[in-house]
Amino acid sequence: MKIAVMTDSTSYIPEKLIEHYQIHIVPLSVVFGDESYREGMDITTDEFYQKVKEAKELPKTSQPSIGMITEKLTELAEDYDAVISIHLSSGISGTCQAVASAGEMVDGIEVYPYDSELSCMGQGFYVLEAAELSQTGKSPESIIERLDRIKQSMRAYFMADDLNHLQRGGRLNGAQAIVGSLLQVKPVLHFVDKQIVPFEKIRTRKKALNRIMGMLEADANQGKALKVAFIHANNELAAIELKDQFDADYPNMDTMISYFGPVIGTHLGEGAVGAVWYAK
Ligand code: MYR
Repeated sequence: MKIAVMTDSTSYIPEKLIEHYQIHIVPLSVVFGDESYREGMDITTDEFYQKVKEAKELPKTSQPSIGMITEKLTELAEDYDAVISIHLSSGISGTCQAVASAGEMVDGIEVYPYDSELSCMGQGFYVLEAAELSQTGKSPESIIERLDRIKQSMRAYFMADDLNHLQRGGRLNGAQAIVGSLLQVKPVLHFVDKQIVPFEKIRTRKKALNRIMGMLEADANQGKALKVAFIHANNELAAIELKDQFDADYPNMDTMISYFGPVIGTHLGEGAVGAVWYAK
């Protein structure tokens, strides 16, 4: 059985790995006024952060259209029997649901939509695992079982310099009063039941980053081999500092730098930083 692996653009997987594993991508878009840009196709991450600085209005985002997804699936049906399609959390975007609906409309290929329940390189880690396994002759069901096992150890914590972006886009959950009081501070955020909620109210950026690192180190101290991504929104230096700090203490862990691209950057704002990890 020939299995394709598809994801959406918010997995922000390094280009080299996308090519190496022949991963198929459906793009989400950022919209400035009347102009829509498919991320990774019509706009790069650098161009996006520059454009935000110059734009009069803040951008919005949109999921891929069903038409775009059915087109992609029809293309894949020519070469593959099945596709595992891994997406950003269904609690923050309708993309995964759109892929499920499109899958019902396309003949000749079995579509397995998979909700990563987070986004960015955490989603990317699922994609890379699925891509490796798809080359070893495993069935779609057994690949999905492996993804479900990974989910048990997957952690994602992040902080935004300005929570107003998340609040404005309607992607910050939690009791309204708590959210209101959070806008002045730098809370650590995470996903619960597919949605973004405050994890802990923290006053300063430095303390929030220390808290995230503390949780990562606690997991690393359990002795399991972790795969870790340090993620930044146009602030690579901050991510490099965290990575260097962690690598110095845990030289045998598998770490990388990743980024919040245009769509996620729209909702987190420039300067956001986070870390995702799971036990290999
Ligand atoms: C859409 O318009 O469908 C896309 C909405 C994307 C919302 C993004 C909210 C922020 C996600 C942060 C993920 C951090 C993972 C480490």
